[in-house]
Amino acid sequence: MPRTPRTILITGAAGFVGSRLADRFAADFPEAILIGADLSAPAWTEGPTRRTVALDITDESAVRDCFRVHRPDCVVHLAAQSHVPTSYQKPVLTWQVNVIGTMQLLEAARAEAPGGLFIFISSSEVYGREFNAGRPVTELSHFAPMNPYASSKAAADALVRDAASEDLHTLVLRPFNHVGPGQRQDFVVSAFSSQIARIEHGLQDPILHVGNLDAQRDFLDVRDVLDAYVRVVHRGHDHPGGTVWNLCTGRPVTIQSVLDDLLALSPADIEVRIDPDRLRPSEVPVALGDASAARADLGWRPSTPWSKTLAGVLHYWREYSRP
Ligand code: A2R
Ligand code: GDD
Repeated sequence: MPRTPRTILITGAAGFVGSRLADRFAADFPEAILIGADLSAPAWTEGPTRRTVALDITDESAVRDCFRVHRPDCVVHLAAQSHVPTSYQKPVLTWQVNVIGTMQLLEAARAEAPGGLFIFISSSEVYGREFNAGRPVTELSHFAPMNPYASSKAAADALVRDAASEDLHTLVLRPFNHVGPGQRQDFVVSAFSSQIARIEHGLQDPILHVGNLDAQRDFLDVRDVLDAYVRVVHRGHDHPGGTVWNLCTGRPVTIQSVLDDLLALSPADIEVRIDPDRLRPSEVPVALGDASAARADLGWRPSTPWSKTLAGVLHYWREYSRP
C-alpha cells in the first residue's frame, strides 16, 4: 500500500541529487513538509511546505535538535563526502561524515522520531573487488571496498541495516554512477563535458585531460535515480526493515566510450591527454550489477536514453561556461 509521509527530511539537500529531489518530492508528495538540510542551508525558496536547515550531520546536539523540532516520519539520507579521490586525501573526514554522521542521524531518528522510515543512500562502490568475480553483483554479494569512500559507505550501509527495528524502518539503496546537468566537475561526465565546453568557447587550449579510460561504469540519469527514491518513499513500509536495492542498468560502458560519445557531439578538434593526477591508486575495473530486485519490488527501471543524458550535460556546460 503506497503511504504518504507527513514530514520528509532530506540530508545533503544542497548537493547534486538532493537539490533535484526536493522538486520531485514536492510534485509527488504535495501535502508533505520538506525539510532540506545541508552544511549550508539549501538555496530553496522557503514556504509552508518547504523549510531549510544548516546542519552538520556530525554534530550530535544539532542533529538531535533538528529531529526534535521537525520530527520527520521519513528521512532520505544523502549527505556525504561523495568523491572517491578526496577520500584518499581526507579519509578521516570521509569516515566522520559518512559513518559518524550516519550514526548520529540513526540515533536521533530512533530517539526523537520513532516509527519512521530511514532511507540510506549507499553506493555500488561497497562491492569493490567483488566486481572482479565477473558476474553481476546482487544485494547478497559481499562487500570488498577498494578505497576509503567505499569502506565508509560499506560501514554505514551495515549500520543502517543493523538499526532496522520497530522504532526505525531502515532501507538501503546502492546506486551506481549517476549523472546530469549541474553535477560537479569532480565526476567524469562533467569533467569531460566542462572541458569540451571551455575549449569550444576558446577558454581552454584544445587539450582534454582525462584519467583512466579503460574502467567500465554503469551510468544512470539522475532523473531515473530520483524516480527510484520516490518509489521507495511510497512503498518502503511494504518491505522488511533492512531491505537493500541495487540501482543500475546492468549495462556498463567504458569511460573511453563516454569520451568518444561526448567528442562526437562537438565540432571542435580536440587532443586527448592522460593526466597522471587523474589516475587512482586502485579502482573497480568493471561495475556490473543486477537491479532485478528494484524492478520486482519497486517497479523501477531506468528509462532515460544515455544519448539524451550526455547531450543534456554538455548543453549545461556550454551555457554555464559561455563567456
Ligand atoms: O561538502 P559539501 O559542502 O559539497 O556538502 C555536501 C553535504 N555534506 C554534508 N551535509 C551535512 N553535514 C556534513 N557534515 C556534510 N558533509 C558533506 O552532502 C553536499 O551538499 C551533500 C552531498 O552531495 P553531493 O556531494 O553532491 O553528492 P550527490 O551526488 O548528490 O550524492 C548523493 C548521495 C551521496 O551519499 C553519495 O555518496 C551517493 O548519493 O552516491
Ligand atoms: N572524476 C573523474 N575525472 N573520473 C575520471 C576521469 C576524470 O577526468 N577520467 C577517467 N575517470 C574515471 C575514473 O577513474 C572512474 O573509473 C570513472 O571515470 C568514474 O569516476 P567518477 O565520475 O569520479 O565516479 P566514481 O565511479 O569514482 O564514483 C561515483 O559513483 C559512485 C557510485 O558508483 C561517485 O558519484 C560516488 O559518490 C558514487 O557512490
